[in-house]
Amino acid sequence: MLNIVLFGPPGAGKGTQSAKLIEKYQLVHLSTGDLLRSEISDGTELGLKAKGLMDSGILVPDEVVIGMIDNKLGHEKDSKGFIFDGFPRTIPQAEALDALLLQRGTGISAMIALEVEEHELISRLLIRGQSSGRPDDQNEELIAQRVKEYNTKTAPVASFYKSKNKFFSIYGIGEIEEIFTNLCQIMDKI
Ligand code: B4P
Repeated sequence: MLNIVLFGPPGAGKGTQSAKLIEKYQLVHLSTGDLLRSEISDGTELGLKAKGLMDSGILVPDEVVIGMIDNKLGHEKDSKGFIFDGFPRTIPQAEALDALLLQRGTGISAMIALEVEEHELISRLLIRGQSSGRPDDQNEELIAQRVKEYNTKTAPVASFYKSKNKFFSIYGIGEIEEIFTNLCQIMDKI
């Protein structure tokens, strides 16, 4: 199986590039952000708990997102592999993902990081906020809070995969197609 973690700060282009990767490589897209937003729109108990945290730019507790991923993996037994988008975002999530994949006789093939400077992230997310209506894209303070969460809790996850020689990175500013071509070059040599 080809199991890829697409990594990067909020607004780096993970969701954008995942959509293109799943089409080309026939993989299943697992985005914890999308899964949480779907729980919120369905008005579930989990969604109600997650909403306040997400709207404030804070990460949702590890056990919540790990449970959601476990559940989704169980429903996709015939897939050729997965693109994990926005997960894992903490070291405990990375350890749990390894354990869940090991139970299924597989593992992470690679982490690919999209490197984007903070000023570009803020400008992209403010633009998205004008049309998406996402509460966490509405102002610079909230976006800065999300970037702070990323720098303190999520950035260390890169070292977890570096220590296993599974870390790759590309520059994430430029034309979407050009970034996709660079991503595919890595995908094709994994
Ligand atoms: P996510 O939904 O993962 O939010 P995101 O990081 O903002 O999305 P993404 O990074 O995929 O957006 P993209 O760059 O594609 O998470 C939201 C919240 O959910 C988190 O803050 C947290 O509270 C919670 N959560 C999710 N997963 C969690 C976990 N594992 N643990 C705990 N909590 C969790 O797009 C950004 C914009 O840039 C788009 O408008 C796009 O069009 C644009 N763009 C993309 N590429 C571009 C390019 N090359 N040039 C110009 N614009 C570009």
